[in-house]
Amino acid sequence: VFAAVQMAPRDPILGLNEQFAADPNPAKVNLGVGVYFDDNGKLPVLDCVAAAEKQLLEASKPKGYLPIDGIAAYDKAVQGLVFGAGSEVLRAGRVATVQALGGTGGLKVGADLLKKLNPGARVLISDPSWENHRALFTNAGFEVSTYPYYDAPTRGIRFDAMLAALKAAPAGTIVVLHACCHNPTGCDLTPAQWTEVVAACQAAGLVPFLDMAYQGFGEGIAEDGAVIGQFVASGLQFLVSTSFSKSFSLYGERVGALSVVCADRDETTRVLSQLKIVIRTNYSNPPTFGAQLVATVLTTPALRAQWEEELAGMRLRIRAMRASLVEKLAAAGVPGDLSYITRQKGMFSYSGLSAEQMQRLRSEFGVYGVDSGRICVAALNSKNLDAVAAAIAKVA
Ligand code: PLP
Ligand code: TYF
Repeated sequence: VFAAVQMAPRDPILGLNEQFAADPNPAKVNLGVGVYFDDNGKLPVLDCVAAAEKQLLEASKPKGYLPIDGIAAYDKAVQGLVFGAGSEVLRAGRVATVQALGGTGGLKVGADLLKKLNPGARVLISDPSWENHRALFTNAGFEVSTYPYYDAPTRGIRFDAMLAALKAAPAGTIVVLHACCHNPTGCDLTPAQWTEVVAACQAAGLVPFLDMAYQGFGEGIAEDGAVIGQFVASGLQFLVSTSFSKSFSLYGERVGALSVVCADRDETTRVLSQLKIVIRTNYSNPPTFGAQLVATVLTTPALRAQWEEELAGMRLRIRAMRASLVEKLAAAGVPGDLSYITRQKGMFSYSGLSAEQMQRLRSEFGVYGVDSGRICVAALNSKNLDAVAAAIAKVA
C-alpha cells in the first residue's frame, strides 16, 4: 500500500522550525513561525492561565468525555468575546458555537459543514494568505482561488480590486477574511473599508468566513472584534473561527472555536446538529484541559481583568519592537520610508525582502524568516534586535 507514496512537501513555515533547530549558529534568531515570545525570548505562561491551572489541578476533576460541541461554559464565553455578552444576536439564539481544536480546527469543522451544504461552492482567500488556508479548504474538497489583497508598491491593500473581485464572485462563494492582524501582511482594512466589504458580500450573496486568530493583538479586544458587529448588523449569515493559541499563549493545548451565525433560533439548532455530526465523525469530541483554562479565565472577573492586561502587554511590546526596528534599520543605513513597519498590525511584518534575501538572512546571519519576506515581530526582543537590524541592513 505504501510503496508508491511520494514525499510530501513540508509546511513552509513549520518546516523552518526544523531547519532552525538544526542550525549550529549560536546567534540564530527564529522570526519564522508566528509565536509570541517575551523580551527574554521565552514562550510566556500568562499569570491568569497559571492561576486557572492551579485552581483546576487542586480541584482534580474526573476526565470524562465532553459533549460533542465542547464545554458549554466555554462556548458561551467564546460567544461573549466574539459577539459581545448580552448582544441581540446572542439573545435571539442565532449563533451556534462549538469548541474546536485551535483556530485550524474551527476552520476545518466549518469547511466540512459548508462542503456538505453546498458542495459546488468555490472558496476565495486573500492574495496572499496564511499558507494553510488554501491547503485546508482544498483538502476539504473545495476549489480555492484568491481575491486581490496586498499591494507591494504601496505596502497597502488593493482595495478597489478586492471589492471588484468580491462583487463579481458567484452567489454562494465562500470568502475567507482575516478579521484582524492579517497573516502574513499585517495590512488590515479600515472600519469604513469593512463596511464596503460587508455590503459587497451581501449584494453578491457570498458566505463570509472570518478567521480571527489574533483578537487583541491589533488595537484591542473590542476594537479587533468590531468587524463581527458589522457583519451581524448586515443580517448576513456567516462563520467565525476563533483561536486562543496566541491570545492565551496556549498553542499546544489546541483551544479554539467555530461560531456560525444563522437566520433564527430554529435554523441555529439544526446547524448545531450538523456541526456535531462533523465533529463526531472526525474526532468524536474535543479535549478538556485547555478549554477549561480559557473558560475559567474568561468567566472569573479577576482573572479576566488580568488576561486583558497581559494581552495588552503583548500587544504593546510588539508595538515597541516595531518602533525600535524602524529606528535601528534607519540607523543601520536602510534607506526609504520605513513607516510601514509601524503601520502593520499584529505579529507579523511583511518586509518586502525577496526569497533570495530571506535565504541570505538565514545562511549568513542565522536570522530565520519566511521566504515570502514575512518576519515575526513578536519574536524580536531587546537582545536580538540589534543583530536582526544589522543583518537586514546587510541584505537590503
Ligand atoms: N488562522 C490564521 C490566520 C493563523 O495565523 C493561525 C496561526 O496559527 C491560525 C489560523 C491557526 O491557529 P491555531 O494554531 O489555533 O490552529
Ligand atoms: O503563520 C504562522 O506562523 C502561524 C503558525 O501550518 C502556523 O499561524 C504556521 C503554519 C501552520 C500552522 C501554524
